[in-house]
Amino acid sequence: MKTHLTHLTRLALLASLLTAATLSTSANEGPSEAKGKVALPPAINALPIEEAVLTSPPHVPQPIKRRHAARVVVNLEVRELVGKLADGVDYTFWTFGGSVPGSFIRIREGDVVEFHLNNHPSSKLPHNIDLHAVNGSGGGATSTFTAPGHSSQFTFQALNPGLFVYHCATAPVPMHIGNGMYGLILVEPKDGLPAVDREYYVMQGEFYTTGSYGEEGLQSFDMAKAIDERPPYIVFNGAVGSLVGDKAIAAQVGETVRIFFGVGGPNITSSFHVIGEIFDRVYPEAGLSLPNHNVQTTLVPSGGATMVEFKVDVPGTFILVDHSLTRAFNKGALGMLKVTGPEDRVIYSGKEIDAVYLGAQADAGSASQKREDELKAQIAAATLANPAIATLTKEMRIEKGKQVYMGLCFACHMADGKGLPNAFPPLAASDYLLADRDRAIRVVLKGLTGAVTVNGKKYESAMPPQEAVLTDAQIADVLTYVYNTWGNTGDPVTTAQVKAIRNETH
Ligand code: HEC
Ligand SMILES: [Cu+2]
Repeated sequence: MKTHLTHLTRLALLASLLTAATLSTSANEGPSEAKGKVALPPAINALPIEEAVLTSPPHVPQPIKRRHAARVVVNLEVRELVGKLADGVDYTFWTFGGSVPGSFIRIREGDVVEFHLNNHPSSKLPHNIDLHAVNGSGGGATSTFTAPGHSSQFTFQALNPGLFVYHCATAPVPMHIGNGMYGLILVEPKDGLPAVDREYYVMQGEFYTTGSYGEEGLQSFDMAKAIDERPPYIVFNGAVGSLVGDKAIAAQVGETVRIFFGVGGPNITSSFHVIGEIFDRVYPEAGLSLPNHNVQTTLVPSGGATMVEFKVDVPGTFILVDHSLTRAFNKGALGMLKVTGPEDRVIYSGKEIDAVYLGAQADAGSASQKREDELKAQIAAATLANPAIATLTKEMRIEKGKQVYMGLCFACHMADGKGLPNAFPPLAASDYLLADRDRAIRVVLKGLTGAVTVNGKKYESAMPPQEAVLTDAQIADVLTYVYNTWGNTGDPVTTAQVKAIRNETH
């Protein structure tokens, strides 16, 4: 025991030196020496003892049925494990209970918790735990600094009901949290929470990998990116896609769903939203006194949590996102709730009708429009006949086309014409574009939906029609630009070609 203490003290010194050297602030408390077991008063000593059931995400332990306090024993094991952060991307996660977020802990207000933090012998580093549910120094961190192959014990009484984040608070703290050391502990109020049909556990956290998003191989923690708060990954439940496809959370039409949602951080807050659902109740900041009703998006701070409850009325796939949306679509903060059951077409009909809409062209039949068209045709004919105007050079057309491109197309196809993986197809060296010029003109005029394969990759999205937005000349110019940029080469597209295809619908 003596040797353990000296070993621990040495590690503690190292830890505080690290803190001082690398962070210059000391948010974490230094570890304290073991004081021996607490002598519990007889009333508490007499309480029934039970071992807490811990679950890994997205699962939650059963609601607590008992209506009296207990002495609850929590055994939480720290493991440092290599796991999958994204397809082809590995990461050495530091975990509470082998998962990110760590095991869900569920206790009741008034419970006296005997907490054991067990650091697996294979760990390389000491760790501790700060539970935001604890009233006491460091939230337990000062009592749980635990070397690899050691176990720490401390006791606390759960005085405040609510949903609380726990996390490692060993220096450098942002690195320990940034490697996945966070989770949730629910302290149920004395009378329990309102009954629901399904409960799920979701936490958001960001990963500061040395490589950029999707860069393959084993990635490590990048302290400079963490300090700048520039995470390549912001994810739910520890990995890109952890709640997608057959790993989606599920419910049936008519059921009520409760999501225990927390943010581990270490830095980034979340604008938590479920696309196509309205939260019937939100417990802001996970305080239980006041549910807000009918909320669309709720803000969850780093190191904070919320509880959202909603009834699912219709079937479908409902997307969980951080509504700071590049995080969802470009960094991983996206999950799915799959709801099955009968449709209710009054609540949500689905697409009812898909009809052609011609916008301004619908007026083409009117007399004044006809007159205008005739005049335009006369001007066009006169322009064509005038060699000075007709020989508007290809370079000028490309330049004019560039203006159109940079004002419109670049938003999706990108300034470099390379598009965006899985979202917008490339125009640079696009086999689809180069194979059929009439078809390309048609795509820009009429738009394009449904599956399309460009350079061997499938896209299934929607390109908005431009016929009401751009003139024939502008479309000719922009396509001339596209056909003569980023390595593409081709003849100019003429206004007459565009006009012919625009008139196809008539
Ligand atoms: C709002 C986003 C968006 C804008 C703006 C947009 N496109 Fe597209 N474009 C798409 C999508 C998405 C597709 C693929 C549609 C599908 O999956 O069916 C596409 C497909 C295409 C294609 C055929 C596929 C290929 O890669 O060759 C061409 C050509 C094209 N767009 C050109 C343009 C031009 C020129 C403009 C500007 C006038 C433009 N797009 C503006 C989203 C957009
Ligand atoms: Cu740690």
